[in-house]
Amino acid sequence: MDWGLEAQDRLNEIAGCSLTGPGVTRFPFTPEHAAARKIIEGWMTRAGLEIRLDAAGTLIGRTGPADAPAFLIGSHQDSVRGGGQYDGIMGVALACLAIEALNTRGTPLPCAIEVLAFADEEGVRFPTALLGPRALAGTVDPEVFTLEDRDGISLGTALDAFGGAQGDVVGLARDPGSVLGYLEIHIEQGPALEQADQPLGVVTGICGIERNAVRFAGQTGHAGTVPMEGRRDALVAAADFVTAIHDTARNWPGLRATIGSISVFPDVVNAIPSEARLTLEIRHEDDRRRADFHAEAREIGAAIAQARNTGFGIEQTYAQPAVPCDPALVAALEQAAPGAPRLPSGATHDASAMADLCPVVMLFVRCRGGISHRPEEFASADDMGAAVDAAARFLAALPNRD
Ligand code: HGY
Ligand code: MN
Ligand code: MN
Repeated sequence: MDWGLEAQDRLNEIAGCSLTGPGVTRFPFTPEHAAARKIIEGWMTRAGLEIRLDAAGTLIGRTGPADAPAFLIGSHQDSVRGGGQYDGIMGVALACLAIEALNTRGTPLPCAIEVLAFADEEGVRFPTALLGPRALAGTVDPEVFTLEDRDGISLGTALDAFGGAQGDVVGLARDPGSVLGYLEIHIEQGPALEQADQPLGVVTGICGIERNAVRFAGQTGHAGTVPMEGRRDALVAAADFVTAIHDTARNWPGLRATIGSISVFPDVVNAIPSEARLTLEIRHEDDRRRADFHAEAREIGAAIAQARNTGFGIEQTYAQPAVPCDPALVAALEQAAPGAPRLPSGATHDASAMADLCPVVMLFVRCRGGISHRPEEFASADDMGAAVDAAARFLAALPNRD
């Protein structure tokens, strides 16, 4: 079996579980997610796994003794809007193929293994993320179930309708003694491996991230009769903020600041905007620098609000600290992927939250042009085949836990 070509076929098929439009759009607890679940169940069945859906909507495939400590491997099934067909779901596919490859070769697994297909890593549909891994780590804030999507549907309602159970999520927390570690296979989403001409990379650490809701409040009025002088235009203030944040962040080494979405009220052609709401995402591998930039952004916003005579507010809605990967797992993965360089992750992952439960490590797969969160996202069959072989070697070499 060419595991890389099989991976490509499987990812081409599951990419169809998407809203119409460019690329892949598959949000958690939607019909697209339900369709993808059926396909993933097929992958898990072919890997000989016992399948169940947990209360947080994570699809779990397990092999090995029922109550033995398990090594976990997986990633997320969801995508951004108009995203690629590899981010997240490739890690689920390659995990199943690695176990299938070991079964085919008659190589015994040294311990119980669970493949995890997490429902919501991107945090695009609801203003929160990582529900699945946080549930296993026991770090879910029950408040998140009241958060709503653009249609006013709450996370809890959507989860329950999908087959999860919001009331049981807090009880999913695993005993750390029952988990041996976590491996996530993921496209790099950056150019380092392509520039190094390497198919695989071993991740040493994952950057920290926070997301903020920012609001400017001014005064609406008739676009034709209110003089320009003295307007309290919320969108003009927001525009100043967007430019100021971008230009300031460029001078902060290693920092990424992104204003990814903006909405305006009353949002009509002939009225002055009275309100502008924006998202501000900040990332850095050092959490203290990220906090410093948050404080700087707050000062920038307050100064603009004063100059534009508007109100200003910034509220952190999500944060995930930077996490180091486990040195022993890093060394074991390097053994399984000879020659693979070490590198940090500027993207965040399910592993960021799993690190609160157990030692974690990630295997990066080269992606063309470092492109991700776009329809052009691509990983080659050869590179995915190399990842399946490396993951199989890594799992087979785990300490024996009979
Ligand atoms: O945004 C990220 O870093 C990840 O792809 N969710
Ligand atoms: Mn991802
Ligand atoms: Mn992503």
